[in-house]
Amino acid sequence: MRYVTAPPATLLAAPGTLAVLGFGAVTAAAEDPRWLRLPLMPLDAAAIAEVWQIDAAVEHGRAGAVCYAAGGGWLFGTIELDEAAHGGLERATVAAYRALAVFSAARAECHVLRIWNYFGAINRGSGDAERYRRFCAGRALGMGTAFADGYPAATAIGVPGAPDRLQVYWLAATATGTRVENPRQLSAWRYPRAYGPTPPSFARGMRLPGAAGLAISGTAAIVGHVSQAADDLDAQLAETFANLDALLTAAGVDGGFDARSPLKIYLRDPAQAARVADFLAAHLPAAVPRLLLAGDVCRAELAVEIDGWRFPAWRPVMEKSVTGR
Ligand code: 3EB
Repeated sequence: MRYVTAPPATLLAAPGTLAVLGFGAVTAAAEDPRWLRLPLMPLDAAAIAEVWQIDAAVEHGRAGAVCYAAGGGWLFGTIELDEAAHGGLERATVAAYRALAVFSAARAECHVLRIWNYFGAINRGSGDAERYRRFCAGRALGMGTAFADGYPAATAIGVPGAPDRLQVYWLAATATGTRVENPRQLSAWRYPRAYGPTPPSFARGMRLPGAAGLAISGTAAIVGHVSQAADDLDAQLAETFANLDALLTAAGVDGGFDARSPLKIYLRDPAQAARVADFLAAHLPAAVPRLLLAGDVCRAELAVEIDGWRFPAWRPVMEKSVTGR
């Protein structure tokens, strides 16, 4: 997984390309199921692409609402649903997660490891009517029993503009991952009732099969279940990095962040981008790939959230799954 400025068409034509995500003013031939444009604006570049590549041949296609690409034991999937056409965000979320679960159950890559969720106006509505809470309710209903063994790692972020569609994309594999929780944070699915009727269905992190790396869920300035430093961006960043460090330790990863740990930083107020960039420059090695995006955190009092990866030094090769007889 890399952040690159190459044109999506070039990336899609390269061998082993599983997915290309476009941020900002990036365009591509819209017909390729491996291509997904996200309405998240980069704050330190005009346009950037994120490319996922594997050491294997890639097949891709569509199955109902699901677009997918698969190879070498890995699968990239996407679902984009129009909110209005599904009777609102909550119902669109139910439909998206049902489709994800049905699709995944029928694939060899049936282990959904890591999910991203993007939709507009995430904090609109008060109390239990808040759109993030409705999303959480729809996600839990749509998941059904598909994640009874444990939730995937995840991110849920609000995108700018009027709400119109829900975008969900994910990484799945033929082999199971290992969930990681954060000792500084209450597991999200155990959040108390005060945060909504349906606690969020995600794990703090997921160690990929084949020791291929650690997927880091969206991480913010939450300690236990309580948001920290509501009016202090630097303090929120410091708590967020304390949480990230604790997660790496819990996952058994040492060495911290480096060139193999690309991060995304979602910032509510684009006017604070320079301050965040300064903080990151002071707290991260220069080699750490970072993408600063305008995005809304699911708790209105939080200004910033970070997710990402920690990959190993070597190129992981998934064990071949045994197929046929
Ligand atoms: C939190 O820790 C911050 O609902 O999928 C982070 C990662 C957050 C994932 C989700 C929400 C989600 O509760 C918010």
